[in-house]
Amino acid sequence: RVAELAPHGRQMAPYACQRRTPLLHSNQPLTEALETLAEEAGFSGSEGRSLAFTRAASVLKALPGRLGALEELGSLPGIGEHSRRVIQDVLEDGVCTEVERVKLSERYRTMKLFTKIFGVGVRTASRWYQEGLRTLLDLQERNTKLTRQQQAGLRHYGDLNTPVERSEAESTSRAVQEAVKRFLPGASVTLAGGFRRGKPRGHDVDLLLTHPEEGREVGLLSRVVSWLDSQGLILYQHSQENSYGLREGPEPLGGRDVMDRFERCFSIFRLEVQGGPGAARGWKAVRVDLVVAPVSQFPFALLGWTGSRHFERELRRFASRERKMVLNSHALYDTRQNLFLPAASEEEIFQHLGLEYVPPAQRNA
Ligand code: 8DG
Ligand code: MN
Ligand code: MN
Repeated sequence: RVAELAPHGRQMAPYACQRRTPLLHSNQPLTEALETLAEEAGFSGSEGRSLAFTRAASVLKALPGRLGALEELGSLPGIGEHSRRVIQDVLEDGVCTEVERVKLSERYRTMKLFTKIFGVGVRTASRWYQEGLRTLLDLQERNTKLTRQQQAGLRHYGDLNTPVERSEAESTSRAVQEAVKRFLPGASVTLAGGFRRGKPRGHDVDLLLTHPEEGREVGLLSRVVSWLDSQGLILYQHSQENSYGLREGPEPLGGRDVMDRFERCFSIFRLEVQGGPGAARGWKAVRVDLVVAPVSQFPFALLGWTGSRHFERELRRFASRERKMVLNSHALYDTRQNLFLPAASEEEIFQHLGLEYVPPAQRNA
């Protein structure tokens, strides 16, 4: 394959997992426009189109400087006709009419409103929209059937759509750590997700639990959650059992690309706060994902739960297309040699894949 040279004099690798993508970059207005179209395409079920816009945005995030003119795009990978047009509009007029129209459209606005409810995905939101529902009040007044999760999501809508600050993520982590220590000393709690990538705030707190001795982690989560619950720290939770067995062979984990089979708990914590929006009440509702990984799978879980979602998707695509390997949050499987490739660290997983190590702060693809 001919190496494609970006005008900045740097080579831009085609997969996001081959690039370094810092949190802060110089092309915010462009990536925002493209990501709005990606989101809108996702709302209409056009996954392919959505991915194309996401890819284009991701390439711009990895550029070392601000894109000044369309010609500078040169032969950057992954930027299609449509994205090029959007970039041109924003460069020339500061805005792209198509994007502005989307942002104002009733459908986009309603879909955004509904999908921001914890437990509501594109399919549910879309159905509600088709039924003529437009506001959160509509949902209540028309007695829309809601799951227990969605009811909690609606009840805490304001809080859950107020960004979680890093300090709040850290105090959540400490609370979980204390609970963990009561039941299994030596077990560890690791902050993953966006915060591990250096984001100053996020939409939830992703915590990974493990113990250095394989198997000791079994049964830990339910005890921890029960105890936190008894302390009044939990406003909502639903847990799932571990359903992964390595002996079953390499699982493509069909369906949703990021779903895994670890024991986990999707919850809403009641977090004590001093300042910020919840200050008057003294507490704030915060979304917390708790995941338990056996130590042998921990590096894979950590890599999988650190994100970004696009970085993960690209890692898996790279593994399968370029290396004929299956990567998920549990393991890495080499289909040519028919064997699992164990790893004791994220670095080793990158090594197995023949990729240069990308530290978490550079995975903001
Ligand atoms: P944010 O919360 O600050 O908005 O950003 P984030 O931390 O990057 O997003 P996230 O939605 O919390 O997802 C964090 C990572 O967790 C993401 O790379 C995907 C990964 N992940 C899995 N399995 C699952 C799963 O079953 N559900 C969800 N929601 N995320 C999963 O590996
Ligand atoms: Mn997160
Ligand atoms: Mn999460």
